[in-house]
Amino acid sequence: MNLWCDFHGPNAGYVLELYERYRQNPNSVDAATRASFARWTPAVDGAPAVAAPAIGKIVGAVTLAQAIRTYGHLAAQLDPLGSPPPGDPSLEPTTYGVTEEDLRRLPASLIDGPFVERVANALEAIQALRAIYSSTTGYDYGHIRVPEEREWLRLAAESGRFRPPRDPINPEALLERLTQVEAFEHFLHRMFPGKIRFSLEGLDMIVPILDEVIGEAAEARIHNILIGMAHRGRLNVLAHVLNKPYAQILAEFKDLTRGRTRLDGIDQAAGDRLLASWTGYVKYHMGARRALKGGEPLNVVVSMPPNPSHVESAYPVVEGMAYAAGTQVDKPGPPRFDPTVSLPILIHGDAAFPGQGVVAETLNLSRLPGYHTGGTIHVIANNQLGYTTNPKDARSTLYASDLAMGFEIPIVHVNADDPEACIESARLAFAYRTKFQKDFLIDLIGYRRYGHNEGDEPRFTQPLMYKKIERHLTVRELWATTMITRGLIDGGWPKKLMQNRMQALQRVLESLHPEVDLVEPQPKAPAPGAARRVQTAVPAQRLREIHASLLWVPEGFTLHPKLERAMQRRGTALATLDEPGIDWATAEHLAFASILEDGIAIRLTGQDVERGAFGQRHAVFHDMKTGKVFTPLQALPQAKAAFAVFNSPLTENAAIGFEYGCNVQEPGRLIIWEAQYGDFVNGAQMMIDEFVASARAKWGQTPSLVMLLPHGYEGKGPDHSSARLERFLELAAETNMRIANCTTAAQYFHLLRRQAALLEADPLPLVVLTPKSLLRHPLACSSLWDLAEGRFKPVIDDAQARQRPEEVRRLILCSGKIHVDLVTSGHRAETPGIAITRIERLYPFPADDLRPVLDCYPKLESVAWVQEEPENMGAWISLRPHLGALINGRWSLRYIGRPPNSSPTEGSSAWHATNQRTLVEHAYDLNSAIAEDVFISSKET
Ligand SMILES: Cc1ncc(C[n+]2csc(CCOP(=O)(O)OP(=O)(O)O)c2C)c(N)n1
Repeated sequence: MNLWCDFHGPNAGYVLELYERYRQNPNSVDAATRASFARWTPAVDGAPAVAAPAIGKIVGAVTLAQAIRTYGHLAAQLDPLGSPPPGDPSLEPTTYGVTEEDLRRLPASLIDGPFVERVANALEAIQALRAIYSSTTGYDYGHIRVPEEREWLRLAAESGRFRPPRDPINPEALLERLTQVEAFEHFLHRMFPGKIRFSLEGLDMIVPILDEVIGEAAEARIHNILIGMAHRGRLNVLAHVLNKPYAQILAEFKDLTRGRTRLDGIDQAAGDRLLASWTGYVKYHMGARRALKGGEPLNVVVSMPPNPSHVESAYPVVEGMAYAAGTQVDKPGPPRFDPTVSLPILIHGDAAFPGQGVVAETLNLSRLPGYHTGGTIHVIANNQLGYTTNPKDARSTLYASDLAMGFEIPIVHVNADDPEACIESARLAFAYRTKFQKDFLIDLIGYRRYGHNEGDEPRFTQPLMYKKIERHLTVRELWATTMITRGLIDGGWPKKLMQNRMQALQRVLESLHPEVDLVEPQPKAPAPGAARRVQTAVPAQRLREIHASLLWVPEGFTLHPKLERAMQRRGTALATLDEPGIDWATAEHLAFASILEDGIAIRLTGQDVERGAFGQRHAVFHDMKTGKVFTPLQALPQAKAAFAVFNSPLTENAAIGFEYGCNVQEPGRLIIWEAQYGDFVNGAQMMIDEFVASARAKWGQTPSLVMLLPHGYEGKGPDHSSARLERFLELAAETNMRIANCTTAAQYFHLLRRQAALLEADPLPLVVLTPKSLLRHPLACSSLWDLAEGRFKPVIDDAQARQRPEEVRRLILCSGKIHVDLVTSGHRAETPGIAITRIERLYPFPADDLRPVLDCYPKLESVAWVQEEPENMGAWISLRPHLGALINGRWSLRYIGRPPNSSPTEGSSAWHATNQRTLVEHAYDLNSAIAEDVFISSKET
């Protein structure tokens, strides 16, 4: 029989093409195909050289094996509740015209793999592959584009090197652990019925998975393990992984704080400011920290930072913490990152992972130079529900984890009822992370024993699922049964263990001492008077020396001609003491350099910050001939600490979260994030609300992140104009941040230095509205004297008006760029009755600095607040009560500005110019019969 007839058409073409590839480079085909071709010679002139059906079957067998390796997870039993896997035709031999009999006749070596020696033929090899790839684990790594990594993952899966029996586990210890986990939930359920705890049950294996990863990490001498986790199972992980005492958790459940005043329990020395602002937080989002101490010099800290309810929002924060923990900045130059120092572990929800954009933003950070943490281990706590929502309504992908594929993160889907498979996934994750320093994802598929929270009835929405769950044995019970079947324990032991744990918890509950057991975070108190005492001036000589260093470029470095000229101009900026030649960017460089000289490291990130969105900064030079880069602040001979500058990816949310994390992890470093335009910060409102503004009150954290937000009305339209100052002012309370809108380079210089000097003594986030066109405006420039002798002034009075105070009838108060519009107006010289005072720090409101200004004009008749933002935006609404209190009825208080509007400003630059002009005219019009609260209305112009 001519067997060639079985091997024709596209198959024949495919095999011959494959063979040709093999001939040219044997390594270009997979190992199994290589083995087959080594024994085969193709037909010459169409005559078959070997028995042709064998080739057809060979191709079928090899393709089937390949399909199982790639798509075997589609046939894996991943759902503990038993729903059938989707399957895939590519996993069926019939798809390739191959029968079991055919496979039995083919050699096992055709399939290749570490198991081949143990099997007799290709059929057994395929069965072995199915047992690996379509078991209770689904290895999903076909999307990895680095061949070496793919091969490593294949060998790891197929060799079973992370699984018992090759890598044994301690079954008794596992049973005890699962008993602890389950007993904790049972006990809370029984003692505090209906109280929210976000039970872990159904995903109990998270704790042993974390044990495994943390154990491996400790052995690998990783010092900092940071766990990011939302609500699900958090209490259980806090109790068992972070060792938060049961007594403390139970005290929180008993709500023993009830009846206490807000001020109780906080050390009086913490200062009135903190006493008043402390609000605390719900127990299932609080953080914890645990130091593991072994016999050896094992110095491992496991921490779980607090987490707001906004699922996934803490994850860039955790990444930032891990990055900062692994970064050394004590030497000048760029920071040095060591990927073996810290390990972030993120536990996601299955609805949240594909649903929340911050996840994609965070994953995108994972391999970028300024953000790479050496690899994160992700676990999706996949209970197949999001609150009441089924997966089909929650995501457009098959798996909850599919988003990770785009970032080439290997994925293992694993059935949460198979403890050995779960432990293997943890070991594999850690080993991959160690080898390649990249992220790994475990999609832990389980179920949720109760409703979203314990007061919720899940049968309203998932009646059939919960019928199954009611009857479903817990993983502890399943594991106990396995152990009994394996003859490892006797039948009564699991129950005994459970009783012991429940009794132990009961004893803790009965002996609670609320005053001792209830521990709340202690916000760090500011050093009294530190902010007032801080010195920010830098002697002129020192400034000239660092300026000279900043102008240096390496021998042979070719600057862009325009930059060459700019550098020459910059070179003369400090020539005289009192000429205002220092522009914004020069002042910033001088501030940075002097801070580095003081030994404080700086990290500056944001979109395009290296050059600066307005071409003003040029922190990094590019050689015109070689493309090489040079960062003057990293080559500064005076520096005593590292300078980092990174263009961020196009994100605000994850980017700010990450910087916040760096900041709270290493509070001694000056961490600065810059928005491209100030309004883009609204993409990170969650980070501002939940972390920057309120973390101190909720969690006792003391952030000092700096945010630079370009702001100013320059005819660019509704976007690109406003940094939404009003939102920051609305969030400002109890001295939780500093908000400045400064108008000169020197003010900015002192502000930055002040922030650096207060990092330890009085840390607060700093929001700076920064200029755009004023970056180079002569009125925004400062002199060397201003930097060498001055300090940051919260209020700048009108120097001209101060010379003739008795002439002043109206005091204009304003902030930011509108000041320049006002003082450069032709009306300025004609209207001596008007003084114009700048409020440079909007929060904390500088009442003590403004009071003397108000008092110094004896003939004052009115005070006007002038702003370019609409009335419902900008500073007016927040400042009005403060101004009213200061004025105390002595004069009228007027608002001059745009009327309330839903959009920040006009869309046309001509329209903007008209309104801006009219606004200035109104401000100078002393005689107009302007009633209280007269607006400049776009309709009027
Ligand atoms: C940003 C955000 N939106 C909405 C919610 C309200 N919410 C809390 S948990 C939850 C479902 C989360 O589902 P999943 O991610 O699967 O986690 P699970 O609770 O099932 O463990 C929702 C919608 C929230 N906490 N955060």
